[in-house]
Amino acid sequence: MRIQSVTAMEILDSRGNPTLRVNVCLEGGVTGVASVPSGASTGENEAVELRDGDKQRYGGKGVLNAVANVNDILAPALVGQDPRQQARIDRLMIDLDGTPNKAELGANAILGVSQAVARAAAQSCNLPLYAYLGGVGAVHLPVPMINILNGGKHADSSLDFQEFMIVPLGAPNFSEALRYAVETFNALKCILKAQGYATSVGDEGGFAPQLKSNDEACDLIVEAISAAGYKPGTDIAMALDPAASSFYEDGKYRLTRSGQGDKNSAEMTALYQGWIRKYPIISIEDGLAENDWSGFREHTAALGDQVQIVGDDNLVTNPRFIARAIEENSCNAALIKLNQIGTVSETIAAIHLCRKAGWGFVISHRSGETEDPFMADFAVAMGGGQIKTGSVCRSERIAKYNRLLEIERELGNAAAFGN
Ligand code: 2PG
Ligand code: MG
Repeated sequence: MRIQSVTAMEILDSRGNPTLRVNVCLEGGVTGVASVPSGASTGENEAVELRDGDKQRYGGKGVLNAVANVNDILAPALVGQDPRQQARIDRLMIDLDGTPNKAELGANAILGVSQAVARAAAQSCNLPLYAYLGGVGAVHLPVPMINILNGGKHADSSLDFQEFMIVPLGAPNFSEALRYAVETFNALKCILKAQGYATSVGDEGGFAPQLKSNDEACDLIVEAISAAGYKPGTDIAMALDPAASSFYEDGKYRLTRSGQGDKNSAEMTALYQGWIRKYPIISIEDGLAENDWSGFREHTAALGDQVQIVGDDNLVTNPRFIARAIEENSCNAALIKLNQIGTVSETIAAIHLCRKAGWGFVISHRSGETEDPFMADFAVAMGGGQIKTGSVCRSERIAKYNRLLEIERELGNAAAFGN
């Protein structure tokens, strides 16, 4: 079955910003549909998200040019292609774009097509997406990192750090892990309420209260884990994404919101070291800024045998940066976001590189999401690992968890949890 048509339209993401939905139709009527997410705390070297810049529409955030690039440039080149040749199709789009960072046609345009092609191919093979992309070995459900307190660029809270997550690693399976998380989230809500804090949520569905410090956030989470009846560190651990690039200014880490003052790389690492001793933290993502490569080397040397050191803004799911970080021992795991690199097959290549180096990897959503659960299937296809897809509220986050529940049920006795 060959590709018969490729069409894109402008839709809205979870922040109400425009994004793309792409529909790939095969001869015989099979279709694949995919929508594209969008980040707020983006790495400098991410593939380019093409926005119209026309201030008369959506404050310049429209994506009609990217839509036109799909309809007028990519579609004619893809009609007649075999959708099962994912890598070839992705390469064709990369070549048509012709720039190293997809600046010409837009990574949002290219990724939408890449994902919709994968969906259509899976449909044409009568396979669920995870089985099509991952084969018969795709039976591992990922361990979720669930973001329950939002700060940084994702909320107007008093937290400098962007994400405070819980990791239900002691659960026997994915659905139980999710239940542990929901119960802890609800316990946290009660605790916040009782202390007079707001229980409104940020972009990723975590609470966004005006706490007194980043430390208080960790204290409250540990309290919530216990209040829900779980053992901190054994049943449920913690993970952080400070997204440190967002508070790095003039060579200093400025913890302005929490009033903790300015720090250099070594002082930040010392702060994390203190926290690792005090709290059940097992993973720190973007603990330093994306261009602080030397800081990251020392950071990983100091903390890397105690916790997972995840690179996001510095690695941008790009095999080139991941290879450098492997070489320099700058991290020991990578965050994986399909739209940072812009095609399904390049994302798979980035994961292969992590595996070869013995690194961990975390499949991740963006703070601006849609109801498309593509990444849930993708995580299972890639062998589980870990997944970061926000809190346990807001439907664009829940869509991914619900899809994982469905996959777990479909796999039945064959389903495994974690690595
Ligand atoms: C991150 C992501 C997702 P954003 O920093 O890891 O949580 O945020 O999509 O805003 O880059
Ligand atoms: Mg991050």
